[in-house]
Amino acid sequence: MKNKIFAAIAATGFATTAVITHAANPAITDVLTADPAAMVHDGTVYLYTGHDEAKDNKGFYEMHKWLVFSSTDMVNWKNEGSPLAVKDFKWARGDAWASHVVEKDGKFYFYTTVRHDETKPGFAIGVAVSDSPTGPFKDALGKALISNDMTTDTKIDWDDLDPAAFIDDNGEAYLFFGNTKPRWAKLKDNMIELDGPIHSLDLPNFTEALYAHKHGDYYYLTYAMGFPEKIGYAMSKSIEGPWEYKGILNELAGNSNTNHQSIIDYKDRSFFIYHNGGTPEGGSFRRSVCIDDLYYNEDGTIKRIVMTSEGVDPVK
Ligand code: FUB
Repeated sequence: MKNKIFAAIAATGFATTAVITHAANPAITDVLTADPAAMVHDGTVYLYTGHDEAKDNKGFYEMHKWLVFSSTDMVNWKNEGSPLAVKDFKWARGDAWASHVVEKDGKFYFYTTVRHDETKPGFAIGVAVSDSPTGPFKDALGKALISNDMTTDTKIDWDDLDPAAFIDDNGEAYLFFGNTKPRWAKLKDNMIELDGPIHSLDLPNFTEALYAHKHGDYYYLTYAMGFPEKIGYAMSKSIEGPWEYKGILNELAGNSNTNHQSIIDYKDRSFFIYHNGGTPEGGSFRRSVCIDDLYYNEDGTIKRIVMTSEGVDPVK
Protein backbone atom coordinates (compact mmCIF):
# COMPACT_ATOMS: atom_id res chain seq x y z
CA MET A 1 0.00 0.00 0.00
CA LYS A 2 2.83 2.36 0.50
CA ASN A 3 6.38 2.81 -0.56
CA LYS A 4 9.03 3.47 1.97
CA ILE A 5 12.31 5.01 1.08
CA PHE A 6 14.94 4.54 3.69
CA ALA A 7 17.63 7.15 3.35
CA ALA A 8 20.76 6.93 5.44
CA ILE A 9 21.90 10.42 6.21
CA ALA A 10 25.40 10.88 7.56
CA ALA A 11 25.68 13.93 9.72
CA THR A 12 28.49 15.20 11.91
CA GLY A 13 30.06 11.85 12.59
CA PHE A 14 26.90 9.74 13.14
CA ALA A 15 24.29 8.28 10.85
CA THR A 16 20.56 8.93 11.08
CA THR A 17 17.91 6.89 9.27
CA ALA A 18 15.15 9.02 7.80
CA VAL A 19 11.94 7.29 6.75
CA ILE A 20 10.13 9.11 3.97
CA THR A 21 6.75 7.70 3.25
CA HIS A 22 5.08 8.60 0.00
CA ALA A 23 2.15 7.29 -1.98
CA ALA A 24 1.93 5.60 -5.33
CA ASN A 25 -0.92 5.04 -7.76
CA PRO A 26 -2.73 2.71 -7.61
CA ALA A 27 -2.98 3.59 -3.92
CA ILE A 28 -4.10 0.12 -2.87
CA THR A 29 -2.41 -2.86 -4.48
CA ASP A 30 -2.86 -5.82 -2.12
CA VAL A 31 -6.48 -6.28 -3.18
CA LEU A 32 -8.43 -5.09 -6.23
CA THR A 33 -10.66 -2.11 -5.46
CA ALA A 34 -13.16 -0.24 -7.64
CA ASP A 35 -15.83 2.48 -7.45
CA PRO A 36 -14.32 4.47 -4.57
CA ALA A 37 -16.51 6.53 -2.24
CA ALA A 38 -14.74 8.43 0.51
CA MET A 39 -16.19 9.92 3.69
CA VAL A 40 -14.45 12.06 6.31
CA HIS A 41 -15.62 11.33 9.85
CA ASP A 42 -14.05 12.45 13.13
CA GLY A 43 -10.71 13.28 11.49
CA THR A 44 -10.41 9.96 9.64
CA VAL A 45 -11.04 9.23 5.98
CA TYR A 46 -13.07 6.09 5.31
CA LEU A 47 -12.72 4.76 1.79
CA TYR A 48 -15.45 2.38 0.63
CA THR A 49 -14.83 0.37 -2.51
CA GLY A 50 -16.17 -2.51 -4.51
CA HIS A 51 -13.98 -5.57 -4.92
CA ASP A 52 -13.16 -6.82 -8.42
CA GLU A 53 -12.81 -10.61 -8.44
CA ALA A 54 -12.80 -11.27 -12.20
CA LYS A 55 -9.95 -13.63 -13.17
CA ASP A 56 -9.09 -11.62 -16.28
CA ASN A 57 -10.27 -8.68 -18.34
CA LYS A 58 -11.99 -10.69 -21.08
CA GLY A 59 -15.42 -11.15 -19.50
CA PHE A 60 -17.40 -8.89 -17.21
CA TYR A 61 -17.41 -7.62 -13.63
CA GLU A 62 -17.38 -10.18 -10.83
CA MET A 63 -18.21 -8.35 -7.61
CA HIS A 64 -19.78 -9.85 -4.49
CA LYS A 65 -18.94 -7.55 -1.61
CA TRP A 66 -17.67 -4.13 -0.59
CA LEU A 67 -14.51 -3.22 1.31
CA VAL A 68 -13.60 -0.36 3.64
CA PHE A 69 -10.20 1.21 4.35
CA SER A 70 -9.25 4.01 6.75
CA SER A 71 -6.48 6.60 6.76
CA THR A 72 -5.43 9.78 8.50
CA ASP A 73 -2.90 10.82 5.86
CA MET A 74 -4.37 9.63 2.50
CA VAL A 75 -1.26 7.48 1.95
CA ASN A 76 -1.30 4.74 4.59
CA TRP A 77 -4.55 2.80 4.29
CA LYS A 78 -5.71 0.27 6.87
CA ASN A 79 -7.83 -2.53 5.45
CA GLU A 80 -10.90 -2.64 7.73
CA GLY A 81 -12.38 -5.68 5.98
CA SER A 82 -15.74 -6.12 4.30
CA PRO A 83 -18.60 -4.23 5.98
CA LEU A 84 -21.34 -5.47 3.61
CA ALA A 85 -21.94 -8.06 0.90
CA VAL A 86 -24.66 -8.74 -1.67
CA LYS A 87 -25.84 -11.71 0.42
CA ASP A 88 -26.82 -9.23 3.17
CA PHE A 89 -29.63 -7.99 0.90
CA LYS A 90 -32.00 -10.98 0.81
CA TRP A 91 -33.83 -9.53 -2.21
CA ALA A 92 -30.66 -9.15 -4.31
CA ARG A 93 -28.91 -11.77 -6.43
CA GLY A 94 -25.50 -10.31 -7.27
CA ASP A 95 -23.32 -7.47 -8.50
CA ALA A 96 -21.88 -5.44 -5.63
CA TRP A 97 -21.40 -2.38 -7.81
CA ALA A 98 -20.88 1.26 -6.84
CA SER A 99 -21.83 2.56 -3.40
CA HIS A 100 -21.66 5.64 -1.19
CA VAL A 101 -21.75 6.06 2.59
CA VAL A 102 -22.80 9.11 4.64
CA GLU A 103 -23.26 9.78 8.34
CA LYS A 104 -26.35 11.36 9.88
CA ASP A 105 -27.09 11.72 13.62
CA GLY A 106 -24.50 9.10 14.57
CA LYS A 107 -25.66 6.46 12.09
CA PHE A 108 -23.94 5.49 8.86
CA TYR A 109 -26.02 4.87 5.72
CA PHE A 110 -24.60 2.67 2.96
CA TYR A 111 -26.37 3.25 -0.38
CA THR A 112 -25.39 0.75 -2.99
CA THR A 113 -26.02 -0.90 -6.34
CA VAL A 114 -27.05 -4.56 -6.61
CA ARG A 115 -28.86 -6.72 -9.13
CA HIS A 116 -32.42 -7.41 -7.95
CA ASP A 117 -33.63 -11.02 -7.62
CA GLU A 118 -35.98 -12.44 -10.28
CA THR A 119 -39.01 -10.61 -8.83
CA LYS A 120 -37.87 -7.34 -10.46
CA PRO A 121 -35.80 -6.64 -13.56
CA GLY A 122 -32.26 -5.35 -13.59
CA PHE A 123 -30.41 -3.26 -11.09
CA ALA A 124 -31.66 -1.65 -7.90
CA ILE A 125 -30.38 0.53 -5.09
CA GLY A 126 -30.39 -0.73 -1.51
CA VAL A 127 -29.60 1.01 1.76
CA ALA A 128 -27.90 -0.54 4.78
CA VAL A 129 -27.23 1.03 8.17
CA SER A 130 -24.63 0.73 10.92
CA ASP A 131 -23.57 2.47 14.14
CA SER A 132 -19.94 2.33 12.97
CA PRO A 133 -18.27 3.61 9.78
CA THR A 134 -16.57 0.23 9.40
CA GLY A 135 -19.78 -1.75 9.84
CA PRO A 136 -21.10 -4.33 9.90
CA PHE A 137 -24.00 -2.81 7.96
CA LYS A 138 -27.50 -4.31 7.91
CA ASP A 139 -30.16 -3.96 5.24
CA ALA A 140 -32.29 -1.06 6.53
CA LEU A 141 -35.45 -1.79 4.53
CA GLY A 142 -35.60 -5.48 3.64
CA LYS A 143 -36.37 -4.36 0.07
CA ALA A 144 -34.91 -2.04 -2.56
CA LEU A 145 -34.99 1.69 -1.98
CA ILE A 146 -35.08 2.25 -5.76
CA SER A 147 -35.96 -0.42 -8.32
CA ASN A 148 -36.21 -0.49 -12.09
CA ASP A 149 -40.04 -0.26 -12.09
CA MET A 150 -39.79 3.20 -10.48
CA THR A 151 -38.04 4.72 -13.52
CA THR A 152 -39.88 3.53 -16.61
CA ASP A 153 -38.86 6.38 -18.92
CA THR A 154 -35.68 4.54 -19.95
CA LYS A 155 -35.83 1.21 -21.75
CA ILE A 156 -32.72 -0.32 -20.16
CA ASP A 157 -32.78 -2.23 -16.87
CA TRP A 158 -29.45 -0.88 -15.58
CA ASP A 159 -30.48 2.78 -15.30
CA ASP A 160 -30.87 2.69 -11.49
CA LEU A 161 -27.32 2.35 -10.19
CA ASP A 162 -24.37 4.26 -8.71
CA PRO A 163 -26.07 6.02 -5.77
CA ALA A 164 -24.35 8.97 -4.11
CA ALA A 165 -25.91 10.70 -1.11
CA PHE A 166 -25.49 14.35 -0.21
CA ILE A 167 -26.49 16.15 3.01
CA ASP A 168 -26.80 19.90 2.64
CA ASP A 169 -25.78 22.41 5.32
CA ASN A 170 -29.42 22.65 6.46
CA GLY A 171 -29.59 18.87 7.04
CA GLU A 172 -31.72 18.11 3.93
CA ALA A 173 -30.55 14.86 2.32
CA TYR A 174 -30.50 13.89 -1.34
CA LEU A 175 -29.71 10.80 -3.37
CA PHE A 176 -28.17 11.09 -6.84
CA PHE A 177 -27.97 8.08 -9.15
CA GLY A 178 -28.47 6.80 -12.67
CA ASN A 179 -27.08 5.33 -15.84
CA THR A 180 -27.74 7.04 -19.20
CA LYS A 181 -30.09 9.43 -17.38
CA PRO A 182 -28.89 11.35 -14.30
CA ARG A 183 -31.49 11.38 -11.52
CA TRP A 184 -31.98 12.65 -8.00
CA ALA A 185 -34.54 12.48 -5.22
CA LYS A 186 -34.82 13.90 -1.73
CA LEU A 187 -34.45 11.54 1.20
CA LYS A 188 -36.65 11.69 4.27
CA ASP A 189 -35.12 12.55 7.61
CA ASN A 190 -34.86 8.81 8.36
CA MET A 191 -32.49 8.48 5.33
CA ILE A 192 -34.11 5.23 4.20
CA GLU A 193 -37.15 6.51 2.28
CA LEU A 194 -37.54 8.86 -0.67
CA ASP A 195 -39.20 12.17 0.09
CA GLY A 196 -41.04 13.08 -3.11
CA PRO A 197 -40.57 12.28 -6.80
CA ILE A 198 -37.50 11.17 -8.70
CA HIS A 199 -36.22 14.04 -10.86
CA SER A 200 -34.10 13.90 -14.01
CA LEU A 201 -31.17 16.15 -14.89
CA ASP A 202 -29.75 17.28 -18.19
CA LEU A 203 -25.97 16.71 -18.22
CA PRO A 204 -24.07 16.41 -21.53
CA ASN A 205 -22.86 12.95 -22.55
CA PHE A 206 -23.91 11.44 -19.19
CA THR A 207 -23.09 7.79 -18.60
CA GLU A 208 -23.03 7.08 -14.83
CA ALA A 209 -21.14 7.69 -11.53
CA LEU A 210 -23.09 10.83 -10.58
CA TYR A 211 -21.51 12.33 -7.43
CA ALA A 212 -22.45 15.50 -5.50
CA HIS A 213 -20.20 17.54 -3.26
CA LYS A 214 -19.92 21.10 -1.96
CA HIS A 215 -16.80 23.28 -1.71
CA GLY A 216 -17.04 26.86 -0.52
CA ASP A 217 -20.17 28.46 -1.92
CA TYR A 218 -20.61 26.05 -4.83
CA TYR A 219 -22.24 22.68 -5.33
CA TYR A 220 -20.65 20.30 -7.81
CA LEU A 221 -21.93 17.30 -9.75
CA THR A 222 -19.23 15.13 -11.25
CA TYR A 223 -20.04 12.20 -13.51
CA ALA A 224 -18.70 9.71 -16.02
CA MET A 225 -19.12 10.85 -19.64
CA GLY A 226 -19.10 8.70 -22.78
CA PHE A 227 -17.58 5.23 -22.93
CA PRO A 228 -14.72 4.62 -22.31
CA GLU A 229 -15.36 7.17 -19.61
CA LYS A 230 -13.97 10.61 -18.88
CA ILE A 231 -15.17 12.53 -15.84
CA GLY A 232 -17.03 15.80 -16.43
CA TYR A 233 -18.55 18.28 -14.02
CA ALA A 234 -21.26 20.87 -13.51
CA MET A 235 -21.65 23.62 -10.90
CA SER A 236 -24.56 25.31 -9.18
CA LYS A 237 -25.37 27.67 -6.31
CA SER A 238 -28.00 25.18 -5.09
CA ILE A 239 -28.04 21.40 -4.70
CA GLU A 240 -31.37 21.42 -6.56
CA GLY A 241 -29.82 23.27 -9.54
CA PRO A 242 -29.90 24.71 -12.12
CA TRP A 243 -26.59 23.11 -13.05
CA GLU A 244 -24.09 24.60 -15.48
CA TYR A 245 -21.81 22.16 -17.28
CA LYS A 246 -18.16 23.22 -16.86
CA GLY A 247 -16.17 20.70 -18.91
CA ILE A 248 -13.92 17.69 -18.56
CA LEU A 249 -12.37 17.13 -15.15
CA ASN A 250 -10.47 13.90 -15.76
CA GLU A 251 -9.33 12.27 -19.00
CA LEU A 252 -9.65 8.60 -19.99
CA ALA A 253 -7.94 6.28 -17.55
CA GLY A 254 -6.72 4.44 -20.67
CA ASN A 255 -6.32 1.07 -19.01
CA SER A 256 -9.91 0.82 -17.77
CA ASN A 257 -13.19 1.71 -19.49
CA THR A 258 -14.49 3.21 -16.25
CA ASN A 259 -13.02 5.84 -13.97
CA HIS A 260 -15.63 6.28 -11.13
CA GLN A 261 -14.72 9.23 -8.91
CA SER A 262 -15.19 10.55 -5.38
CA ILE A 263 -14.10 14.00 -4.18
CA ILE A 264 -13.35 15.11 -0.62
CA ASP A 265 -11.77 17.98 1.29
CA TYR A 266 -9.49 16.75 4.06
CA LYS A 267 -7.30 18.85 6.35
CA ASP A 268 -7.14 21.87 3.98
CA ARG A 269 -6.50 19.83 0.86
CA SER A 270 -8.83 18.39 -1.79
CA PHE A 271 -8.56 14.95 -3.32
CA PHE A 272 -9.80 13.21 -6.46
CA ILE A 273 -10.23 9.51 -5.79
CA TYR A 274 -10.90 7.23 -8.77
CA HIS A 275 -9.99 3.87 -10.22
CA ASN A 276 -7.94 2.64 -13.13
CA GLY A 277 -6.58 -0.72 -14.32
CA GLY A 278 -3.05 0.13 -13.28
CA THR A 279 -1.85 -3.07 -11.57
CA PRO A 280 0.17 -5.60 -13.65
CA GLU A 281 -2.88 -7.85 -14.26
CA GLY A 282 -5.26 -4.88 -14.17
CA GLY A 283 -7.83 -3.68 -16.67
CA SER A 284 -11.51 -2.85 -17.08
CA PHE A 285 -12.65 -5.71 -14.81
CA ARG A 286 -9.64 -5.72 -12.48
CA ARG A 287 -9.48 -2.17 -11.21
CA SER A 288 -7.60 -0.34 -8.46
CA VAL A 289 -8.24 2.86 -6.56
CA CYS A 290 -5.95 5.85 -7.21
CA ILE A 291 -5.73 9.21 -5.46
CA ASP A 292 -4.55 12.54 -6.86
CA ASP A 293 -4.71 16.14 -5.71
CA LEU A 294 -7.64 18.28 -6.83
CA TYR A 295 -7.30 22.07 -7.10
CA TYR A 296 -9.99 24.74 -7.36
CA ASN A 297 -9.60 28.01 -9.24
CA GLU A 298 -10.54 31.28 -7.53
CA ASP A 299 -13.86 31.37 -9.39
CA GLY A 300 -14.79 27.94 -8.04
CA THR A 301 -14.11 26.00 -11.25
CA ILE A 302 -11.84 22.96 -10.90
CA LYS A 303 -8.44 22.56 -12.56
CA ARG A 304 -8.18 19.50 -14.75
CA ILE A 305 -6.93 16.48 -12.78
CA VAL A 306 -3.36 15.39 -13.41
CA MET A 307 -3.34 11.60 -12.97
CA THR A 308 0.02 10.57 -11.53
CA SER A 309 1.94 7.37 -10.80
CA GLU A 310 3.41 8.99 -7.71
CA GLY A 311 0.11 9.68 -5.96
CA VAL A 312 -0.25 12.32 -3.25
CA ASP A 313 2.04 13.57 -0.54
CA PRO A 314 0.87 12.47 2.89
CA VAL A 315 -1.48 14.86 4.65
CA LYS A 316 0.17 16.39 7.69
O1 FUB B 1 -18.23 -1.45 -10.89
C1 FUB B 1 -19.31 -1.65 -11.74
C2 FUB B 1 -19.69 -0.40 -12.47
O2 FUB B 1 -18.59 0.10 -13.22
C3 FUB B 1 -20.07 0.79 -11.60
O3 FUB B 1 -21.37 0.70 -11.06
C4 FUB B 1 -19.85 1.91 -12.54
O4 FUB B 1 -19.80 3.18 -11.94
C5 FUB B 1 -18.56 1.51 -13.19
O5 FUB B 1 -17.45 1.93 -12.44
